[in-house]
Amino acid sequence: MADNKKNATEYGGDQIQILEGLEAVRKRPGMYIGSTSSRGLHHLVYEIVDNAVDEALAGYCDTIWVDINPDNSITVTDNGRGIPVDINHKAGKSALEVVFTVLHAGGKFGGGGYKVSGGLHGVGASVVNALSESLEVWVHRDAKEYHQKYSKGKTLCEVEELGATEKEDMTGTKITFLPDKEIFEDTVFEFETLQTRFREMAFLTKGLKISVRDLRKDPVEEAVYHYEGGIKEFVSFINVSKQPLYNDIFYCEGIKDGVKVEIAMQHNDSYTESTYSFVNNITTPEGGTHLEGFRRALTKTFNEYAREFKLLKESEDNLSGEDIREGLTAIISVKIGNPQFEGQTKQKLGNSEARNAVESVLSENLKIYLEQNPATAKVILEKSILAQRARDAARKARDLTRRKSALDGLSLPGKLADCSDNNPKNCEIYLVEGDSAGGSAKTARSRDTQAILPLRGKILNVEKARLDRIYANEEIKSMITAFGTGIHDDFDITKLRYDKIIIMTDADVDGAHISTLLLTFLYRFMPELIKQGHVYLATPPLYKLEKNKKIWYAYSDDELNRILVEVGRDQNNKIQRYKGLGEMDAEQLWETTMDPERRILKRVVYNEETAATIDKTFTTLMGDQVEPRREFIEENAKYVTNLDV
Ligand code: 28F
Repeated sequence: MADNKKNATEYGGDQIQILEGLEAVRKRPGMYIGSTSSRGLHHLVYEIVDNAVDEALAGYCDTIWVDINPDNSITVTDNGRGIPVDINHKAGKSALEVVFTVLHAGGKFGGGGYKVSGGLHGVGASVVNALSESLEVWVHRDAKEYHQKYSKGKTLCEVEELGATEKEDMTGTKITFLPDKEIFEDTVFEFETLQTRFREMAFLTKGLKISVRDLRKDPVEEAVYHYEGGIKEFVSFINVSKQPLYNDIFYCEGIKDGVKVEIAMQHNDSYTESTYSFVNNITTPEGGTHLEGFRRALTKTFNEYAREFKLLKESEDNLSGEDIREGLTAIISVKIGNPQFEGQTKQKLGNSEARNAVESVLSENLKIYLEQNPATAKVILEKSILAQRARDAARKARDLTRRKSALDGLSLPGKLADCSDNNPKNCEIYLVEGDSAGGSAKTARSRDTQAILPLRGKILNVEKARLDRIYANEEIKSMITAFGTGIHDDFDITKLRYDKIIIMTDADVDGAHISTLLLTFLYRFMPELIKQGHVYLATPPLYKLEKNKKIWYAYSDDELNRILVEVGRDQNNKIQRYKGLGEMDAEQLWETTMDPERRILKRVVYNEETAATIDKTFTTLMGDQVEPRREFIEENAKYVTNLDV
């Protein structure tokens, strides 16, 4: 309060309100940036970069530089017009200062207004300022350089003129900020998180160049993203390890009722759909009206074409949307002035004009495209017709199993060793590779809360099989019945029989591959289990070290070395390298991998903000190409966070 008063006497009455505005941000940061976790921390960078992207969308900037500095501060630079520095008469101070010290109406997370390209330029800068220990801005404009510095949202100096720019026509904005350690739980930026986000930004804004550097590293790490093809290149990036069904990537764009629409898509020979929708460059994991418009146009246009060119007989049913979208990778990007978000997490677009705009832009362009590319239309429709037949077969098989289980009561798989506790909250299920390890696990387990499901041999790769084959697969059927949730449209998380689903495989490359196959199944068929944090990886030890009748277990090479330093590298040290779970007896398995008091579990995390990139990662590691897969297995740990240690 004392600080507020001082400023108030210096700058007049208006300032009090301004300071209160930014105080509100510091009091409830979550309202403005979602959270104060690592995710919220990274949002600070997105807010600043968004303003530079707005300047690019307005047509004045073509390059943005983002640096993580050695002290973990961030510098963002653009070559736009530079934020205006002239006096804003209403506020009685420079426009630049207003941008950084006045809280603009509403925020992404606070409801109310929303950032709009070309409209509310600069929204978010004051929020970042309020949550930064220090923030400095340099503006190049009218052949001069200007500067101002702030701390926790308060000005430390007036806007000052530093002199002439090197070149007369040099313009742009540069911001350096250091997040406030009093606000954020963690103030270390992750280079990979920023790379993923800005790669996506570059895909969504064709022609824009974004350079990201990590200056903490020696040598400095740098990535430059620049896609003249925009979302068309996004589709080919996601499809990189898939086999496309036809060569070109469909693309169309248009503006209707003030909604700017862009769509890119291509089918591949897989059976999974990868459609990602965005509103004003922000992902909409729950879809909404734009996605509805997309689906309507796709279903209608393909069915009309199939009828007109007699690819569907009169006696045959229309193709369903799902059939047409089998193996489809698509990006839908809309820009809209006043987006309305609905649903529990406010991530679902509600504007009805977006439905109409996407539907009409896509229908018009797709109809023409199909007429001009009959060979492509034919392969897509042939695949859709096969999908329709497989779906019919799968439905029949499912109805049969449903009726059966209704008769049998709930028939759990025979090889499941279930636990006795009836409260799912206390229960966990281990998915164990192989019968022998399954046997040890059954002996080792705590019978009241731990269930064991041994899985035999290679797990089916669900990316490479149609629904009928997937539903016929024994291992998959037993997982579905054991979990109790059902699948697809029938999925109901409240029926989940275990709080933790724990994948336990050998600590070698084959084990990693089996984990990945299981994760792919869960990711494609029961993503809610991952999203809600129910899926874990067990961590068996890599080494056992014996000395003087004492035993140590090491879970990594580093840990083994640490233990060796501690106990001394003597001749009589006995080091055993575990190659598989089968080499441990039941007691060892319990001590090292299953005892809740001692084990290491890694929780599998799902980041909705980067879902499209994760999708590509999954396909890469399930694909036939060996190199990308090896890379994943080595980087596996990045998709996982430690939970119980
Ligand atoms: C490093 C992050 O924030 N870039 C920005 C501009 C340009 C204008 C602007 C921004 C005008 C009065 C609000 C310039 N010339 N990069 C950035 N570049 N904001 S933020 O205007 C802000 C409004 O108050 C700009 C003419 N019009 C707009």
